[in-house]
Parts: sequence; structure tokens; C-alpha cells
Amino acid sequence: MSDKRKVDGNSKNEQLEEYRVDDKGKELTTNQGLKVAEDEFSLKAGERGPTLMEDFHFREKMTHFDHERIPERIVHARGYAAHGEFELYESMKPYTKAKFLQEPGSKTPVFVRYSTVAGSKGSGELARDVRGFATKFYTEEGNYDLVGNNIPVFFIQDAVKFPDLIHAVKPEPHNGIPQAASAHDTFWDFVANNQETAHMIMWHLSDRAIPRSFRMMEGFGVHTFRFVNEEGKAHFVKFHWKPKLGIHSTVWDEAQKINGKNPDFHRADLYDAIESGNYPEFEFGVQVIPEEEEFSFDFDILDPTKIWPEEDVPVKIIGKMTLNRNVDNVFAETEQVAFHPGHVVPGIDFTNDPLLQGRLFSYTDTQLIRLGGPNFHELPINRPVCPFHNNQRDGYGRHTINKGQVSYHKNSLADNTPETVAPKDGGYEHYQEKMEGRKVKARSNSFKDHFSQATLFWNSMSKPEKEHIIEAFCFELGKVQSKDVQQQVVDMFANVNLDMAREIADNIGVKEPTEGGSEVTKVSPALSQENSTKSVATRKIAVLLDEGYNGEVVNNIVQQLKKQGMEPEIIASKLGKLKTDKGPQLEVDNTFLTVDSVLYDAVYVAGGAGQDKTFRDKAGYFMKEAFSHFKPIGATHEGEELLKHLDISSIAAGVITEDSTESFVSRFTEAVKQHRFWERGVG
Ligand code: HDD
Repeated sequence: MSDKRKVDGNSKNEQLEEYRVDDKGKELTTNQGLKVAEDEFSLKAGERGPTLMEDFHFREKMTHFDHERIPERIVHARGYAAHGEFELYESMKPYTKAKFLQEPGSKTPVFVRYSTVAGSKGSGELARDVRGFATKFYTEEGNYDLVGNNIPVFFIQDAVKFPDLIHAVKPEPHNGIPQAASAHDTFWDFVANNQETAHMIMWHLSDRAIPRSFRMMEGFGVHTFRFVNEEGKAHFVKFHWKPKLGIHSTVWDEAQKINGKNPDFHRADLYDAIESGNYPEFEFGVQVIPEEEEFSFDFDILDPTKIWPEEDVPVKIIGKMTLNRNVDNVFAETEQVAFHPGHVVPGIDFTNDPLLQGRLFSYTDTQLIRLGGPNFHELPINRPVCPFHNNQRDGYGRHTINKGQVSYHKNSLADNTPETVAPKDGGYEHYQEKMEGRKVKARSNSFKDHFSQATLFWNSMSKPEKEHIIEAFCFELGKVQSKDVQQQVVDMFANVNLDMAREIADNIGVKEPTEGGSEVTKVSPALSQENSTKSVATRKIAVLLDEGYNGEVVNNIVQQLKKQGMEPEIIASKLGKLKTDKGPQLEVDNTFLTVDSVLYDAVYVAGGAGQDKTFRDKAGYFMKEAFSHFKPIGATHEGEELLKHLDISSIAAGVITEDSTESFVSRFTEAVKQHRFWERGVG
């Protein structure tokens, strides 16, 4: 094992290379290296006779297969990951001594796993759910894990409630229903009876919970952590990931359909983007509060149900992460990676946030059952890229061959090595926070305001975003069977906004609350997705074509859309080259059978002179659906007639009809940048 500590962006890749095996072109052997002569027929007593126990090749193959599955993660089971690198823009030296945050331009390898929370490993990826956003930095001082979500707050304030929260959201135990969904009685019963959930629920019912792509969502460390610098001075810190492509979502009807049409939608999106060289990028930001200002806010900065509004505590962008390599093997890397908020490096420390404190126990504990023992740190994906030495020994699946006689501290036989390292030389030192108090099972009074920031979130939403939240409430509570639970939830959310609660009550047929409301008028523009970056990069455009189209013009438009960074795909009634005598015949990428409008960001229909009833019906359905999901629609040539036929007004927002190619491309590009046209008011 190398004892080198110098790390660059490629260090992890180099380390993994030692473990990669390419079986292609090789001879088939058993796990013992014995060449195998026959892999189709088991050893039998006679051609038509019983299989013999003696067939060790059969037994080995079958036994391995029988043991191929490991327990799925108790939460965040459905996930997908990629490798990348983190580059620092600006030194954080004044705040932290963490080595990977010192030298601008320095690069650290990272591995990121995105996930949904509630669903099982095979569940649809467009569930209404929080998304996990877990990053492992392989630094020269050891692994640092930032195990965050795409929502900056959490449902509960104390980790002791985590099993209750998860039991409530998982399929109900008596019938195992529903999969990957919060729209059921036990979840909402939990919410109403644990009102610290209020703020998180507002996010959970917002567009944030149905992202368009892992590449288009923010990430948050959620907790308040501590930066500690060389002088031992501490600052409170919150961590942010900001996607370069902006924050964008699907609509709920679309999300549900995607789950059927392509339950792998998010992983495929990430995989394809990386394969085609469109590397996802996220900027890394920190919010920093000096220790002296701990009590200067109207909320407790250690409360994980609170944000630090960006307008009050600006996010300083200090670096960028680029995901540039897909895994070679999903099980070996994505499934076996083990994250832990307790994997820290010198200069990064914890706070007394009771949710964080509890997490520090849970993550190692869960890996013991999931990965089958205490040596999971030796799995290639989990190994630090720096050396590690200690007196831990043995256990299931031990790989390391520790030489020598000594495995204890202190000793003289090995000159008291491995030796401890003084903090000034890089040894981890816990921040010496002064503590006093009684041992109590209690919650601080400063954690008891559950509604002010829920209202702040509501106030900060645009009109369509507010409508989506109300619709989401109506969907979720509409699925709840218990009238009593429905009423409790509506009464609870009257404390966030009375009008909102009344509208929900009216929709789900319970009593409209008369009391409640909030005095909070504050707004935080950073919370609205409408204010985030808009970009056409990697947007998928469905190009609907039928025979007899104008190949010259359509090809030109397709090429120009590509040039702008979009990804047009030609969709027609059948595969192959699509016939036309006007210009080049284009290759069809997909048919109306293999894809659906929900898998695209926008539609461009050029039709074709030959467009028959089947094409009109299929393309018509495609466009109507895209229109109802507020997506940009473009039409040229015979496509314009089809629009008329469908009653889609050419002057509706986001509908582009134009004969001049140049002007069509430029207007259509602007429309795609907009993402959705809520002002249509349909859907
Ligand atoms: Fe957790 C996994 C994020 C609270 C216990 N958590 C897990 C993952 C993410 C988070 C992203 C998946 C990691 C991966 O991809 O492998 N969890 C969070 C965030 C929380 C949070 C942002 C609140 C701020 N979690 C939380 C609490 C507990 C746990 C309070 C228990 C006390 N989480 C777990 C776990 C998991 C896990 C059971 C399941 C699989 C794993 O750890 O490796 O230990």
C-alpha cells in the first residue's frame, strides 16, 4: 500500500485501476483459477440422469449467485452515482485548516451518489420525494463525506425520531402499500402529530421534490457544521451545491407518467450526460457565521428545520465540482459506497444539532448490516486515497495483510507505532467547545417555532409555484383515507397560511379552518426556482416527422438546435431512414411506441406532406400532452397545420410557429430556455 499523501483530481481513479478487471477475451475459470471446460451442462449420472453433488463448478456458480444480493439501504435505497473532481476557487484558510480547502486551483477526487429516500431499490425515480446528494471527497487527510439532500431543512429536529419518520413514510406494514410515496395515512398522521415537520413539508410539496434531473437541483449539507482554522478559531458553516444548469422540475402529472415510461429517467439522464461529455457541474458555496453571532438570529442556528436566508447570510461560492466519469460497475461502486456524516477531516467539526449528533451513530451501524462487517472501508470505492494505519484487525472480509507482531497501543515492540500525530502535524482534534448543563431528554425552547420559516418559504414562491404546492397538498391528502388526519393536517397548515389551508380544505372536503394565519411577511427570493439560471444545454427536443417532410430545412434546424447545446431526437411512426424527396432523408431515433412526450423538454413538429391520420393522431397526442405540461412547442411547415387541427393556439405562450429558419431557431431556443410556460394555465 502506498504511503503517498499528495492528491490530485485523478488519484481515486488511479487507485481504482488496481482493482479493475476486464474479463473480455479471457479464459473461463472457477474462482480458484481452474479452467472450466463446460458451462452449459451440469455433471449428471447419465445424459438423462440426476445432477451429481460432485459438480464443484455447478455448486460454486450457484452458491455465488444465491448470495449476490445484499440488504438495500434502509433509506435512500434507490440511487445512482458518478465520479468527478472538486476544484477550489478561493482559499478558506481564514476559516478552516482543511487541506482540500486551502490552495485555489487544487483538485480533489469526489464520488457523488444521488438518491430518492422512501422507495425501494427498484422504485421509480420520479417519486415525490427528497433527493439525497451525498459527496465523498477523497482528500489527502482522509475521506470527507458531505451527506446532504436537495432540500436544506429536515422533517425532524432530533434523530431519535428518525425511525418513526421512516416507518410512517414507508409502505404501511399491514399491506405493504404504497411504494415510494408519501400520499398515505401514516405519513400524514406523523406530520400532523409532529409539527416540526411543517417547514420541510412545504419543500416536500414544492417542485423541488420532482426534479427534472439530478443535474438541475441544489444540494445542501442541511446541518450547521463548524469550520476550525489553524489558530483554533471556529465559525459556524452551512454547505451548498449550486447546479450550473439552474434548478428545474417536472410537473406532477408528468412525473407520474415518467415513472411508468422510464423509471430510470434520472439515472439515464446522468449517465448519458457524462457519457456524451456534458459533465454536470455544481458550484460549492458556504454560509459562514462567526461564533460570537450564534444568538443574533430570530431562530436557533442549530435547528435543522431552519435555513439561514441567503439574503441575510450570503452564500460565498468557493469551488466547483465536475462529474466526469461513470462507474464501471454499479454494484461495486454505487451500491457498496458507504457515506457517513462523521467522516470529517481536520478543520471541519460538528455542532450540537441533535439531528446531526444522532446521525453520527447511525451510519456506521447501518453499514455493518448492509456491507456485512467492519471492513467496509477496505472496499475499493471506500478506501481513502491517503494511507491508513491502526491497530484494528480481523473481521469478515479482511483484505489487508497487516504484518508484524504488534496490534496494540501503547507498545514498545514496534517503537509505539503506529504513532499518534499532534494536531499541529495533522492529527484530528475535536473542537474544545465549553459545555455545561444537566442531562435531560428535552427540546430547547429555541427550537419550538415550527411555522415562521414555513411561511417564509410560502411567501417566497411565485404564483405557479404556490399553485403546485396547493395541488400537491390536494393530491397527497386526497389519497389519505382518514378524515380526521386530513382535518388535522389542514388545521396545522393554517398556521403557515390561512388562505392556502382553506383552499386545500375546500378541495378535499374537510372543514375550512377559521383560525391561524401568520404574521410573517418576509420573502427570500433565493428560494424560488423561477429566479435560478436558465439554460438550453442538454435539453431534449422531440422532433416529430412524417414522410414527405422538407429534409433540407428540418436538417438545418436540427443541426442548429444541436449547435445551441440541445439534443434533438427524430421521432416518427417507424425506425429507419424517413422518406422524402425534398433534401436528405433523416435517420429516425425513436418511434411513438418507444418514447413519449414526458421524456422530452420540448417538441418541434415539422410534420410532412404525407402525414396520414395515424401520424396526426400520434403526433397530436404527443403535442397535446407536452402542451398540457407547459412545454415549449415549435411548428414549421405542415406542423403548423397540425397545431391548428389540435386547437393549440399559435399565439399561446411558448408556442413558436415561424417559417424563417433563423428566426424559428432563435425564438424556439429562447422558449426552451424558459423551461415551462405556466401562464397557459392548463395541465
Ligand atoms: Fe440519512 C442514508 C441524507 C438524516 C440515517 N442519508 C442517507 C443518504 C443520504 C442521507 C443522502 C444516502 C447516502 C448514500 O447515497 O449512500 N440523512 C440525510 C440527511 C439527513 C439525514 C441530509 C438530515 C439532515 N439519516 C438521517 C438521520 C438518520 C439517518 C436523522 C438516523 C439517525 N441515512 C441514515 C442511514 C442511511 C442514510 C440509515 C441509510 C443508508 C446509509 O445510511 O448508508 O444510516
